Amino acid sequence: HPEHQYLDLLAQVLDKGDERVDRTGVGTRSIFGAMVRFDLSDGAAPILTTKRVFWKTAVKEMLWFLTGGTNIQPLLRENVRIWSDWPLAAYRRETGEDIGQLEFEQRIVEDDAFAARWGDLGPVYGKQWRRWLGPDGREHDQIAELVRMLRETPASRRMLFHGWNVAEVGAMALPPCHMVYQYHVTSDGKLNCLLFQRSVDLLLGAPFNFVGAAALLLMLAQQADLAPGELVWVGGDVHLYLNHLEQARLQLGREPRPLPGMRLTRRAADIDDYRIEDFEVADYAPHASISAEVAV
Ligand code: DHF
Ligand code: TMP
Repeated sequence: HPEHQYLDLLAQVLDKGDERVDRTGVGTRSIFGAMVRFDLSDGAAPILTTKRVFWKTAVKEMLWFLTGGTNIQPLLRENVRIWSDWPLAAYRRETGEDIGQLEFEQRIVEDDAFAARWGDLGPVYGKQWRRWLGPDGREHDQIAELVRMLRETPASRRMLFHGWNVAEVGAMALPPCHMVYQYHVTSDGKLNCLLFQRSVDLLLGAPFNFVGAAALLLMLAQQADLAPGELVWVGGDVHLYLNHLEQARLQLGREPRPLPGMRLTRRAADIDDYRIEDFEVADYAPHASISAEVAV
């Protein structure tokens, strides 16, 4: 079962990870360098079954990246709350006001001026993917260029997009974790993706990142008239936060179930035309969700 790759990694980090204090102060156990491969060619999706993964949230996040947006307001309007902690921390730090998360999120949703001032994450994923600013002032749409290459030069070894804009990382709420996505087309028309993720919160982040990358692969394949191939995920610093160890042990005690299927229910006109309703997940019967606190 492909999920054992993830569970083995979880066990390895838990048992052999090097323990130290990290940026967040929570502390981690970590290993450096790992690979997980998922074959998507038979319609299977890398949605883990040893805990419930909120796959719609992960797909909505990916669709939000594709809009080129960097403000959490549209995410919150879709009821996606996974990015609220960072703007909230900035708000509390800069105003000294001890506002609750729900109240903060409500203000972002209802007040456009407040959202413009406090809801932006800086030039993160969406900005770099769709509007990377060149030294001549021209913006580069890496996604549109990628779709063009997949269609016109599928044998190219240069089909990738990158989030790590060196000149702008300092202005980001968080520098990109899932950083480089490289694509590869086989002679029989299958689309493979290799995602390099420099930093991996193995319990909370990685399950979302697998789903996002798979959803993007399905969309790109459809746009380029290719069949889904393999998702190759490569992690740099792969870690477990010290307040996630119990959750990891719980998850490791569970037996993986068959992976669900994921497919697009409609042919979209272009890469900007996808909506959450276009994604259908079938036969997802996971173990219970496992709650864990995210380190800010
Ligand atoms: N920081 C850290 N420390 N870990 C992360 O995984 C992370 N991920 C970010 C931003 N910063 C991060 C963006 N992605 C959750 C999942 C992904 C994510 C952020 C948060 C999360 O909390 N997931 C929970 C709740 C899901 C939900 O509310 O829908 C989960 O149980 O999967
Ligand atoms: P860092 O910038 O100090 O590496 O912290 C980022 C943390 O967020 C780290 O624990 C990795 C995690 N993360 C993911 O695992 N996946 C994601 O998609 C994002 C945005 C963050």
